[in-house]
Amino acid sequence: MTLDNTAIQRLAERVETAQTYATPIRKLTDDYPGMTVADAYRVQTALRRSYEARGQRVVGWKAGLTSRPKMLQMGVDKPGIGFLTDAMARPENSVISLGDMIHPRAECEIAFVMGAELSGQVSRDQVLAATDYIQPSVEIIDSRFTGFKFDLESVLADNSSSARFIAGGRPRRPGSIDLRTIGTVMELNGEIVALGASAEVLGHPADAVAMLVGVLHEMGEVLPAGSFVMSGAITAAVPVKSGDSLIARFLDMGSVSVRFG
Ligand code: 0L1
Repeated sequence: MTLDNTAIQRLAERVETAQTYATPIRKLTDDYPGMTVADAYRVQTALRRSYEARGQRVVGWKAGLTSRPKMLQMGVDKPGIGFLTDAMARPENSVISLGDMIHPRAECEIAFVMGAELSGQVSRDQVLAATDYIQPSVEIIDSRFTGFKFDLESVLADNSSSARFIAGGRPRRPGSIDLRTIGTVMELNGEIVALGASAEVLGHPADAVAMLVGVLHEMGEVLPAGSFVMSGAITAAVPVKSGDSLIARFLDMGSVSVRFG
């Protein structure tokens, strides 16, 4: 850690303003070149506390940067994580306003709804045993950095680009489906724009959840029972704009539909 508490607070305010008013900012390391990953998570925690102080409720977490190419590109060996609040949740089949986002992009993901708390270093089997059900979901990410130019520290401080999330389709018990081979197809305005299989997520999405619990542990946090966890993108992140209509289809798990306004 290199930054003092005043700098952490200042950076959290900078990120919160960018998120709230959809005003792009320069990457944080331009002004704080010595910033570390630990500092970035301190900024993220300060951001979370500020949203909580404003009445938002943390309902879960997301794993990001979970595909091998993205990890290589960012030089990481574990996912970046971000928190999810009730204010980011949107219902299936709703119209999601993009006016308050900068570079919105959609990703197909498997969400885990936890039946029991997890903490510390956990295995894939422990994640599956603690999972109540899994569910198709779409994440809308939004980087707040000008020209989409960022580095790892800046992205983590920006809550791993969390913006909105939508759950839908047919929930399944984790033991009832092979979590590595769930094929997904994303259609935008009737055209297939992205596809993939769930093994894109670190080989098995439950491994991403296990790693997320490990990162939470390093932050002194646990994953509470009842948490909604987005395990990472199966497909590429596809830019969306006002007027678009998106359907994310998941093999044997139904689909999630949203429109953008
Ligand atoms: O969900 C994620 O993979 C996090 C992405 C962070 C970088 C981006 O905004 O593309």
